[in-house]
Amino acid sequence: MRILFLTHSFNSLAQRLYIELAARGHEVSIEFDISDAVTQEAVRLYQPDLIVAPFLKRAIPEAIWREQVCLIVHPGIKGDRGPSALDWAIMNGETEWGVTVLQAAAEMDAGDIWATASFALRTASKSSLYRNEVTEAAVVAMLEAVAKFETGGFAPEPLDCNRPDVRGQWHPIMRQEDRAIDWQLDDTATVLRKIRAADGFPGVLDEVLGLPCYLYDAHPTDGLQGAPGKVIAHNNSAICRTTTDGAIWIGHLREKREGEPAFKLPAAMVLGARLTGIPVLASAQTDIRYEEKNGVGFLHFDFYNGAMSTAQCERLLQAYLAATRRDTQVIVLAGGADFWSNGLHLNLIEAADSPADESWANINAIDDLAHAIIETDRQITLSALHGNAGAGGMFLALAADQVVARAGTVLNPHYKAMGNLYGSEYWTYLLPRRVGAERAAEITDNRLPVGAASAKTLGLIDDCFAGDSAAFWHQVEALAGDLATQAPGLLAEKQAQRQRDEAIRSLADYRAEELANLKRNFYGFDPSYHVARYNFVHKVPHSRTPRHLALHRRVGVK
Ligand code: THG
Repeated sequence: MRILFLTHSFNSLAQRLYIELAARGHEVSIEFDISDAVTQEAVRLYQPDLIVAPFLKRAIPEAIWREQVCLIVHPGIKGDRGPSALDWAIMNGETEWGVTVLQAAAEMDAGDIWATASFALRTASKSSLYRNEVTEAAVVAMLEAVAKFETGGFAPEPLDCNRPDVRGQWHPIMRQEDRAIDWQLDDTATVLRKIRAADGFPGVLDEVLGLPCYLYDAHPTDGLQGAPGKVIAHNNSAICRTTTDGAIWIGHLREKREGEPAFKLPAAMVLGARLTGIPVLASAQTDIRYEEKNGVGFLHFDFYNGAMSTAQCERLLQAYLAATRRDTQVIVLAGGADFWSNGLHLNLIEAADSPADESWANINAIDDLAHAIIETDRQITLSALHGNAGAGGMFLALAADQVVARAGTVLNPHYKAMGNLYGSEYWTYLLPRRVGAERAAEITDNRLPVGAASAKTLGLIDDCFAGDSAAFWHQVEALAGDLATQAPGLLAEKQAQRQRDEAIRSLADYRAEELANLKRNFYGFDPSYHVARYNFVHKVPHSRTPRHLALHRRVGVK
């Protein structure tokens, strides 16, 4: 079928649904929700069989939903309605939640129900739930609804709040008053719930050391206590604040400002001199973690939103080099739970005095890490993508000898969407060596998300493991064990291959050419990268849908 996505943005959920529909032979064209007139134009141009709204904040105009079926993917159980569905579910301590696919009608989220899927509500942030449980349930419910539509003859169920299986209800938009923390009354569990229900947007409005700001990225900690509400320590990145019965770490803040709005940054950076005199607990940095299991090294790096700053790349390189000095035969690069990596830390670059200089430092720090992985000759390396990877983070993963991904991951093996960025991470070596020159050009030009299964078919990754987290890590451990038993042969072959490749063209040469291109992106006359980064970091609303997503706006397409 021809399916039109009407969506606020091409977020991870929209990308995953796109991947699943494309894999089933559907053609999907995308239109961002700019205005009713532009939406109507898109429908006219594309003449879709079906409209799907994976992530839509505004009403679909009546002129559209009267004419054809529009399926809304709502992150709530049957009967749940309103724009803050997950926020309320977390705040209310729901233990079981769901996704409902319903038909757009006049009353918001009250249209006929096509399909639902449920899940256990894990103790986690809203964004983590959205990227994992909500996304998986949305795939199930949306595919069921699309199949029912395609087969025909299905009568969707009108919403009837008197039915016993309709447990949801209308919830208004959640306001900051609903989210507010009372530091004198709220215990750790309450504070965590409030911050998690607002992560990564809009955050909980609060005041820290006299500065009005929004709180994000909260984590529990043991053994720290004090008078409630005090900032008692920091680790040069996160701050530690006491509750009535303990303390929590807060990783990120967004200053509340008049005029140009601020964006999310590491808490210690936002507070700056306000932290003078507050004890530093440098050891409390837990984003990078190394462990060994059955003689295999696992390096975990769980960075907020998958963004890797210059300093984080440098710390990760040191941790990686330490791992290579261990008596192991396999190193697994595990990334984080939600993101493997997304490459450059665009927010920190935006905040730097010279974004060009910081971009340069950041890319060189990632390149140093990629270089160390490629040059590793004592261990077989395995990138294990439990979380999504994009841009430089995706190509960094390819620096390892083998790359596997969880079946649900969304991969974005391209840079161009960020203001035509050229990219580095030795991608001009790593990508063609896996997929060939022609396919490499196609993949980077397409600027489209790729699912793990297609990534395997393309040769971008070696394998794709179905199942939940536990099943994924189980398969990764089994593979790592296999690689360890074959290590002597594999290592000899790897060293020989590296020498042959180096003789054809040196790694230094690949890097120099990539960086020469990047220099033009960072310091040249064309400001596209700086503009695109500004828009991304400041979440500037889209003013049009890019042509690579809107098939209906390409010349020569019906
Ligand atoms: N029917 C139609 N269009 C829709 C939906 C629908 N578009 C997407 C929408 N469902 C998703 N759900 C909601 C539900 C409620 C609200 C927004 C999206 C809502 N919005 C407030 C308003 O519009 O006044 C404002 C909220 C805010 O301040 O952000 O209540 O079922 N046709």
